[in-house]
Amino acid sequence: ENGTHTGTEAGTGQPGLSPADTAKNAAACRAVDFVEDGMRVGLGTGSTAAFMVRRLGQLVREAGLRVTGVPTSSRTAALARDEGIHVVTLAEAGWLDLTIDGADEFDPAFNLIKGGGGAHLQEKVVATASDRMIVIADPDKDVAQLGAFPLPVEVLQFGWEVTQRLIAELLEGQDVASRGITRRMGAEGPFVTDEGNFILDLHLGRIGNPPALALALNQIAGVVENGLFIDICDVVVIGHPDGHVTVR
Ligand code: ABF
Repeated sequence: ENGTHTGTEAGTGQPGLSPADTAKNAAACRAVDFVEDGMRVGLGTGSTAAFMVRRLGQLVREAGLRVTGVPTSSRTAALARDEGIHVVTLAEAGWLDLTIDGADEFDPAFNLIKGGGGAHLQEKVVATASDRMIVIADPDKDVAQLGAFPLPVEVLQFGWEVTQRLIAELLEGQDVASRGITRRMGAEGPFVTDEGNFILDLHLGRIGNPPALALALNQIAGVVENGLFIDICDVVVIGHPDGHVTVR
């Protein structure tokens, strides 16, 4: 699908938003146009996805839209409930019609880097349990080749140092520009995910073969899930700072 659309024309423009937030909000509102009455919808995480959850909540409250939401993080679950969206677990939903989520990078094949927000494990489980995944993004995330954004890898706390060493050895054989690995930190020590794991950020610069790297990383026992989304995303909705939207 291709086309442009101005968020403000749909009555979703919000005066007072910064240009960056105008872009996120425009993409979010356009993506919510894909949601039909009665759908089961995966709710992504991050600042762009938060605009989407708020828009969905507005339609639930003001237009009587009936949706069932499956959040991809504790943060999104709390926001969705505040917005009055009916929230269930993935098990209760069984399968989803649509997932709408943000991304850190997307390439021309719609492969993604996700997990900058630390939620890519649940995000991938939810997205792959959906008929369709729509990514909402701003133009900065549109890249020719993935890898400038550090690739998040969720790892077990148990033996994480060994897992890090095994990842470093694996990277020796991969087509990447650089090979630094850092453990993600939070305000009070190591960042811990909703599933109780650590995140290692892989500073690769360029990922020559994303499908090969994604497969290889998940072969390491201590790796829970990497942030490469290969062949999962179907549509990308790009919001621009002037409020117009491109749908790819
Ligand atoms: C989620 O939030 C993540 O997978 C991604 O890391 C992040 C994007 O956040 P933002 O929309 O705030 O840039 O979608």
